[in-house]
Amino acid sequence: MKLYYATGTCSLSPHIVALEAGIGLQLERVDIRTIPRITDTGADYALVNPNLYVPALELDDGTILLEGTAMVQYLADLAPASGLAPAAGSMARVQLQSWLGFVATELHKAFSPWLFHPEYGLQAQDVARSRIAARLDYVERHLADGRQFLLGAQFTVADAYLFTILNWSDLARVDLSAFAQVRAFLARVAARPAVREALRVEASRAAR
Ligand SMILES: N[C@@H](CCC(=O)N[C@@H](CS)C(=O)NCC(=O)O)C(=O)O
Repeated sequence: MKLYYATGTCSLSPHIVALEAGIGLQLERVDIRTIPRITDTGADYALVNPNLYVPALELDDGTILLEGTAMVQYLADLAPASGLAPAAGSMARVQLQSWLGFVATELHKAFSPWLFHPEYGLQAQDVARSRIAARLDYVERHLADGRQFLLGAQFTVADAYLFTILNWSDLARVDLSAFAQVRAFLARVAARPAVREALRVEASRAAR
């Protein structure tokens, strides 16, 4: 299986999940700063994902799987004993999908593009930051019952995705000082061996 990724972007989420699940991945980096988008092997990424964004997961039979939220569930289901996703069909799985949808639409797409494309202007960035703060307040209150992770005591793919997006906070100048639970969550997830390994691998490949 091959993950097309770009360092430090949302493709970190499936990268973490694969490591947590013990699934070996081949990694192929995509330069998302240029058009056409060329991968490290010189391939035209438009042939993999016509939408041009990462991540994309290429299965061993050549199937291309797009959209991070689907991809992480696919990976988790390959390793059910990992507990990364509750069983399909259960209410807990629906709760997981609810969180994945929340992170994707309420957080990920509030950070990106607004906070990473200065051409949108300061006013758009202010609106995005205030929207993110409101959503973080919701996460903060959810975590305030002492739970370790979004679904409770068990780390799931939704936590990998939430961590990936919130890890952009410093870069995007999103102030987390009012969100103690969120900051503790970030530190907890950052300390996981699979998360450290995913970050280390992406940083070392970026330096090449
Ligand atoms: N809906 C996609 C969005 C992925 C996405 O936003 N990827 C960003 C990096 S975090 C990207 O590749 N941006 C470059 C572009 O859109 O051209 C998903 O959730 O998988």
